[in-house]
Amino acid sequence: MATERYNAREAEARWQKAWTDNEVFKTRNEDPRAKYYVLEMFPYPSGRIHIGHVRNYSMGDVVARFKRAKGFNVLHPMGWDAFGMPAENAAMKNKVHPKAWTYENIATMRGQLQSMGLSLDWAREFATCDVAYYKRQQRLFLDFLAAGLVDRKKSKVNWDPVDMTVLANEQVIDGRGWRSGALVEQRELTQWFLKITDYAEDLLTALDGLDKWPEKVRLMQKNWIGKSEGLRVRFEVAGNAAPAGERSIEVFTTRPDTLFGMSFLALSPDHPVSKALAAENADLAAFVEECHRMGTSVAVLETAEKKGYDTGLRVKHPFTEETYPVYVANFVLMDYGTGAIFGCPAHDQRDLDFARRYDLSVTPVVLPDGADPAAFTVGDVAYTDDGTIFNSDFLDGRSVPDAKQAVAAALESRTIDGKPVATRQVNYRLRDWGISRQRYWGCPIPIIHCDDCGVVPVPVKDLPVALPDDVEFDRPGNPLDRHPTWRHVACPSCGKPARRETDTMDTFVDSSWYFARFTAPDAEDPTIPAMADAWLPVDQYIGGIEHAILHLLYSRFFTRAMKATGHLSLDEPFRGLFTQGMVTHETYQDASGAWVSPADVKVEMVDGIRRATLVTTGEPVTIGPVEKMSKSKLNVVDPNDIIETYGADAARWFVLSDSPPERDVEWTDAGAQGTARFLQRVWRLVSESAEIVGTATTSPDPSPAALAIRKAAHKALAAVDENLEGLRFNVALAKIYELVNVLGSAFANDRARFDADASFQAAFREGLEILVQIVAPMTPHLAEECWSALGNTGLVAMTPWPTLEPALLVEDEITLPVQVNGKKRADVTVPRDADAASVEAAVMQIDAVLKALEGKAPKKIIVVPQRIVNVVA
Ligand code: ANZ
Ligand code: ZN
Repeated sequence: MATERYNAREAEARWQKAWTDNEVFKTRNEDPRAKYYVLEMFPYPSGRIHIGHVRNYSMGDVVARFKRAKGFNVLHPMGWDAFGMPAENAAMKNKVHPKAWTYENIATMRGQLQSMGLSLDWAREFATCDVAYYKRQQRLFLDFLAAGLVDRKKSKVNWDPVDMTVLANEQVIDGRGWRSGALVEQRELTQWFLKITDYAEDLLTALDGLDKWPEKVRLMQKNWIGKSEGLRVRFEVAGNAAPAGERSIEVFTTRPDTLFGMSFLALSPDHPVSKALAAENADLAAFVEECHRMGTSVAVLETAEKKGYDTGLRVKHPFTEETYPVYVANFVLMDYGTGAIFGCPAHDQRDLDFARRYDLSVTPVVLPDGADPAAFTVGDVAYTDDGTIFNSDFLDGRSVPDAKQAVAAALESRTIDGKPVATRQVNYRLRDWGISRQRYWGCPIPIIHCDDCGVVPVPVKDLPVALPDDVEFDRPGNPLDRHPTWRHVACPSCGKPARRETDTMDTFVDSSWYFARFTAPDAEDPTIPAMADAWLPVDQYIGGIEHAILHLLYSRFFTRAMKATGHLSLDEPFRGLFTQGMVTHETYQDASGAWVSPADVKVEMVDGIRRATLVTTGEPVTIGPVEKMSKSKLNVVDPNDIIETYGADAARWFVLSDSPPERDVEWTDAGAQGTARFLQRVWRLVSESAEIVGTATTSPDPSPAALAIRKAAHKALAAVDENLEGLRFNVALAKIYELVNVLGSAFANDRARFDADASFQAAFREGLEILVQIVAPMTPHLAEECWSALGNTGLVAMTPWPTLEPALLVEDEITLPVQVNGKKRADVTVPRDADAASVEAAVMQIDAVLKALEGKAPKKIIVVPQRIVNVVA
């Protein structure tokens, strides 16, 4: 019987409609079954989905469909992270309104996601630029403000003079704006901050409980929070040269054990003492200015050349009374510790670079184990490892931790001018989160500035503060600032004319609580707390490793802040986290070195070598390395083209196959074709055998051949179950290939059995149904087509996962090694429950054993049940 080819395009649209018509993926809050919330990081509506989205959303969808089949009430929503710069850039470039641009992109991308057959509850969809969403975000801001979780303070910011906006430190790359490439300037602005540092310790310790997160991500967060336990040490200024009456300068150190290795003290250019000195010293003022131009990001400071200015001040060592020079140095940050350090060049690389440049002493005080104290010196590389303290008076011979304690203890009780010389201090690298952005396309900060009343929050009843639509993008900068009317408003408190805050929120705010909004997307308040508590935490969150730090940390903070303000009552938003690898592709370049898109390249085998040419002209093309798909190298494939050519199921299957999901997967046309062929094979197998197997149901007394089929099917079922549970999609797929091979060859070679053996027919039908159900999470459309070919009326998408019969997993034969006089000669395969006599009989049939016995009869045969057989001659 000939069946027609499976027509993916036609079938996929048909089944998508069937799912929608039956509201299969609509999540009902009142459903009594256990909940499962699976979420993929929502996309930025840039215009079109890319293959990374396909991989990300395929993984999430497999989990969602699998868990649904396993009987969970699944929440699997989708939305849009829709505010941000690209919309404004498009507005400036193409004269299209950011709103129009964004919503058009959303419409296109929604269509693309729908064509992938994702099992999403579209009824919960929203975009963060919807007024309905950001109105609630403004409400959260006001609640956080009332709860003391918001701060307004002056701070130095990285200012991009081309984009005319503040940049986060991570957005400054080599001193330049990440988008504009302009040299970043330092400016002091009054900014709004969310007090994430209030939670630094909690955010750190709670990482231990996130045992379903990749270790790598937990470590990155830990380093980002950067807790260090150290000591503040006060140095007395020698003589009376201090500028504004200070008699002492306090430093922060994590290595008080190295105090005897000190050779200088360094101040941040923004330290009050530096400023006071610079006010009277033009050279120093010029140096401070130079430091400002360089930027404050940690990355810049770590790579820049270490430079300093000798202030002429000197400080006294707390133990030796020796004095050391005080520098202003470019590598000391004002907003960390006390903005001042003591330098110990032998044991800190920055200090060493600095000391070599300014010819300062380098005295080692930590001796590596086994080194000779008389001979140990430090060259160009600081010694930062462990050892024993030496050259350090009363600390000599102590371990590093001991010496730290001893210094703290010795200095803690001393004072200079009534101030303690040493104070133990825990420090965090984590800074408060500056959320002010001087941009239009973001959530307005709901604040009004009044000359009389100062900063006045917008009353909740006046929310939302909606963005005006009539804005111009003919000049850089924030259009809200120059809008003729929007910013003018009556003060809510005194009624006098006042001005709106024109800064909008960092878009990371938008993505810090969307997962909570999905639990009640139409609620008047930001959440319905009972609903948020019922659905959260997200059981499985899936996204890119690039969000390992900021997005996840901000979301963890936001959840705590929302708890503090009564919007939900948990701390951690994401129970399980999975970070997927990227999709890569070969790169191609033409003779001139220009990048060429894979769509324009023909690759063939010529004399066993892969050769590439331009489709249009036949000119040769160089095949380059496999790299992450990127627009700059043109090595991208458009998901639309893939879905048109091979179907959504093939695309979904391909991105999950071959590579472990946390690793990169290489997209190749050959691979995609192979996948499409495999799916056709599944279709042929099911559709051709469907008629023969009829509606046979499992028989109580299967023949050996039938039992073999049943075993293969249940083995695959168990393996797919276990591997989908563990997100090892590629392994699950491999198990499915195996089952298809078993069924395929039985169908091809055992035709006769179908008529002769009713139990075989039944087992085969069972095998087909199991196959269809276990491919369904990956290739849901094909599965529906097969399901219906098998004569089922319902949808696979609504069918419970097959029930495993564990008895079928038990192997009933066992293979034992056979030794003759202690030397292994053979293996013997016997029924698992065989008695010693039958094992002995089987062993004595084996040629290799008989040969080893050289015709003699064995003295004894020892059978160790389930383990080994020993033949003694
Ligand atoms: C003396 C010393 C000796 C240090 C030594 C290190 C090694 P973490 O662990 O990251 O907290 N430091 C302190 N405040 C600083 C600032 N505002 N800007 C730049 N550097 C600063 O780092 C703490 C160490 O970083 C401190 O310990 C201090 O240098 C430096 F062998 O003090 B240390
Ligand atoms: Zn007022």
